[in-house]
Amino acid sequence: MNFFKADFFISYFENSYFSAMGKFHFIIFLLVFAFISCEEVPNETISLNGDWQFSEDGKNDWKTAEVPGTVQADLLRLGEIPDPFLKKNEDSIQWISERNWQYKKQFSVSEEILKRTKHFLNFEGLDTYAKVFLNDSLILSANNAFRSWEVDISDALKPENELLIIFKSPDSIEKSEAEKLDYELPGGSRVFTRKPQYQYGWDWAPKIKTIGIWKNISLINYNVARLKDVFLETKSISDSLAEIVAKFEIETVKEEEITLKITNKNTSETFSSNFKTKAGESEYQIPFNIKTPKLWWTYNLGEPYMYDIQVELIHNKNVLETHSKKIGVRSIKLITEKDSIGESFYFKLNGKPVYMKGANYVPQQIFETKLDQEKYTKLIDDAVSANMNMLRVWGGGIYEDNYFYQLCDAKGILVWQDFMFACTMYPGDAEFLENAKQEAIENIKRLRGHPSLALWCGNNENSEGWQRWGWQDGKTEAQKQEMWKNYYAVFNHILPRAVDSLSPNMNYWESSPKYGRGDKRYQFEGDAHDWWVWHDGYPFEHFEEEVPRFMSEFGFQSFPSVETIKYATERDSVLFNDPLFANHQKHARGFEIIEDYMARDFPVPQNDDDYVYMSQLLQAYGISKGIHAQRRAKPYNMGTLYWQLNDCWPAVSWSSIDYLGNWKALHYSAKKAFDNILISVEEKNDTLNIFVVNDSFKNIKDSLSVKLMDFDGTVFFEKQINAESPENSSKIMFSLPLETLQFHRKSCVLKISFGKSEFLHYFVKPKDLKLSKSEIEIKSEKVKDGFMITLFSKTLQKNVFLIANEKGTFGDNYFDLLPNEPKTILFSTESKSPPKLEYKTLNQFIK
Ligand code: BMA
Repeated sequence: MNFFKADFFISYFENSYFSAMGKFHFIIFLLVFAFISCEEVPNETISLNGDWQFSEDGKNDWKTAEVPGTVQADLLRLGEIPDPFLKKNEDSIQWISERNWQYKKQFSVSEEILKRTKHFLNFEGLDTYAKVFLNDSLILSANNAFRSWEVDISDALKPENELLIIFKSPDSIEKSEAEKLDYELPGGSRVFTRKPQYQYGWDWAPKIKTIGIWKNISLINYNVARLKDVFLETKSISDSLAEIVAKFEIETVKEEEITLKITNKNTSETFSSNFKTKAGESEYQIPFNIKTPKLWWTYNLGEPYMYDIQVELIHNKNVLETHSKKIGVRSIKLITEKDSIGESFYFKLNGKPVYMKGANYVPQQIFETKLDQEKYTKLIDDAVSANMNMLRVWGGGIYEDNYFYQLCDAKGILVWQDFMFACTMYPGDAEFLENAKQEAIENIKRLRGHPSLALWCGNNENSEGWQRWGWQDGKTEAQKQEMWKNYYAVFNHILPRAVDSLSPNMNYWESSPKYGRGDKRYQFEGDAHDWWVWHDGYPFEHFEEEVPRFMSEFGFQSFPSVETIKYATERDSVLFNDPLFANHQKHARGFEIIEDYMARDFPVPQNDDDYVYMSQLLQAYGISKGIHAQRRAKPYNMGTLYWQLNDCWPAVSWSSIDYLGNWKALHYSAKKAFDNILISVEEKNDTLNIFVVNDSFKNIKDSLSVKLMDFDGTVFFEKQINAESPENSSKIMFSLPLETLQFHRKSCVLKISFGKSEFLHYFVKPKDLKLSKSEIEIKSEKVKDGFMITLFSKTLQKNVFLIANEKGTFGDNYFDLLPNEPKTILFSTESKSPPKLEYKTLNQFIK
């Protein structure tokens, strides 16, 4: 850094040269000057997000743009297009992605910044085919929304600059790529473009292919050296010591002496080393230890403990860069071992087998940049509240924002991370393969420090599709060979090698599921997707008949909340077969399938609101059946992730939380079914086997009580035993031969309790229950966070759904109310006045 200010130096010299005082001042000046001149300014990164404009390419129709953002979101903000999430508007905005767009921004750079030796433009995400011009010179051609781009502009940066980015519509590029092949790939045009695949339309998502600068842009400036990457890799863990290696990627302009310093803020220890760098990029390591490390656990098994680590890049005693990192000390290992039945599939966290409970996560918003941290936090909190310990980031969406993984780290949720390839075969030309490789390298490096990361999975259902979905039909042998070779190159070479070299302790799994449901091994090896239920129309009982080793997808649709339907249709009530909502069901047979299944197990209401309620009960009923069957089968089965946690727009879908964040009945029932201690029941040959599934690492001794009663509370049978549930197990605690009991299956319930856990078992399908229509007494009492609501009924009330006129959340909902047993739940609300409550129950629909 040059601090020499010539004018000042000369005038000072001239004025003071002849006086003694002047000489003294001059010496002091030289000392200060010498001191200042070896002080270096820290590296500086300047955001270039503000003050952008956009226009359709070729038109000079410039309007303000938000960066990060997309053309679609900007046009919406400016009121130039209707909201595609509402009514049938989706169709009317398709023209946007058929056209080319441009963004521009002028920016000035201060003299101080210009004096730095090195300048880079960093683009965290461009969606997708972009040409970037700085001061009229082409500096970058980008073609992958999942990658970031950095350009050295040290020689091109001026005091006043203009950035121009031209985005080409993916349509024409995809068309010309398709023409290069003498066969068609199954996924259509999307396979050629590295952008979120669900944006081309999915069975729960609209077709909105976004275009724009969807992540930050910044200008990086430095003089001597910069830190390009730090990875804190855990090498070994014992009770007494965790050995960590900090791996640094440093870039220097020329040979330099630099110091790298690590401070463990939890223990106040520091570790530092000096290095002599070469010009350009090089890697350095500093090993350090954490004594008696506190391990990172999923929150259901312990504390997701993390250490705060500060990393500094120092040159001549000047700190050039400081970074705060977190490290969670944990080992995570996927165990796939041949056994007498097939091959296991389970995770060991810190050496212990852990049962995974959770759901599949999809992008929360097609306009990603509209999401704020509050929305991320709420969703991850909702996962935690439902006792989940794993989320699968599904391969047709996006590699999530850093904040998502930070939340999972902090809240103790593991992440199954797919690479972004889904439900098709991809091209395999050299350019595509290189692009996929760079995408993988970058995202592995970005995410490898998160303790929440449990697995990288190559793709979603590509392998199953190839084997089972007719993709090979009509193809020549040579074409088939080429398609499989291209698959193999990505999922068996490029991706596993990238994981192995950059994150050696991380797990890689080629494809989810391992085998499709047409393959008999589906049930015995690897992870499975059970779409016999829903897509193939099998009854929910199928979940009990074929339990796989790890269920990574199974699901059933329901309607979103009435609030969300009204939001999407802009009506003040819900209409049956509403033409304004029909488009929000993206599965071709979706409405039909819901109705078919409903008729099998539930009454089918004729009123619109009631239908919404019943569809949610149906979904909760079916999926809970699956979760119970899978958890009972532990340790044969070691995981259950239902499809899907959330929605990206207002839709009828498989989600348990709708677009506006409302919990569907499934989310409440998943919370119960995912509890660490689960009571579950299996009826076999007229015998009722009562299981306790214990996911904790503690043996639990408690009394198990069983009470058979009718819906008015008359008890027919009662039994209490002392039981012990071994740690991390599923065990039959008690078997009840049903033929020894005199009772009416349609009008009785079995209440089972073990410690604080409780479970209600019914002996017939919901539609066959002999429920009576009676009133529920409801009282509410003001408490700190809202109102305590107490409900009471003399007869059993099935699936009580409380609806409040005030904004707020119920601690429980869609629950059963036992006869003569009051139930109290919290209604959290900011409202001061007691809510007016309405309710629906299944009883109201039983004829
Ligand atoms: C699974 C997913 C998605 C799909 C869902 C419901 O196979 O991987 O592709 O949305 O089924 O059909």
